[in-house]
Amino acid sequence: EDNKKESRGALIVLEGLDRSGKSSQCSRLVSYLEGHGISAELWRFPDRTTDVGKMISAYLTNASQLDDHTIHLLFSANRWEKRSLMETKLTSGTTLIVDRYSYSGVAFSAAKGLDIEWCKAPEIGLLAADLVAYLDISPEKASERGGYGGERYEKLDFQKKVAESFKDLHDTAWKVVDACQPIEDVEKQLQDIVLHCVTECQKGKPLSFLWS
Ligand code: NYM
Ligand code: MG
Repeated sequence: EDNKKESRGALIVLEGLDRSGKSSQCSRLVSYLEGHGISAELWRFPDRTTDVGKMISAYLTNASQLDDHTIHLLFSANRWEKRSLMETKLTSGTTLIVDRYSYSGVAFSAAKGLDIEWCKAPEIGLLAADLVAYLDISPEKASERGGYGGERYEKLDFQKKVAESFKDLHDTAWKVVDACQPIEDVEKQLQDIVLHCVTECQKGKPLSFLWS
């Protein structure tokens, strides 16, 4: 009928320490969903292509120095500049698989010692994830995987603090996946929880907002 509302896409976020396997699992998930006829896009934060993203990238590669609060707000601004496009995509039926989001934003800054409530404040009003899949790996195992790219934050001692602050963020939308399993097993588990989430959103689960 003509007033039939198109079902919405799901906002699915993969989180975890550096080298937890998020990026490769994100692309695998998008292919999987597309293979099931589900419209899906891969997004990532930071989005280094925007002007704000270029400032973030310069900071991460140590080409610039910024006060901890300043870089925190830039990461948040980088999400705000994508917020309306994000909502448009979701309401028009596209599922977004997002490689890091506000949860990384809070976890990394809180790991530096910034107050967690202060860290959360600029995220208020952004869309909340329908599902946060946390790829769980110990900081030690992640560092053994090698290929820390030499960016800021990619140090074992700091990643230990990040792991601790991620623990304070777990809520009902979180599913913890053991990232030390063989890659195909991680992939299979993610497929199941993601498909379930997409179905719930198609059935009319409303969009929600941070921090809910
Ligand atoms: N990071 C990422 C933050 O510190 N705050 C944020 O809001 C986001 C989205 O940037 N070590 C950190 C986590 C990573 C680094 O991300 C770059 P990636 O996914 O390695 O490109
Ligand atoms: Mg990284």
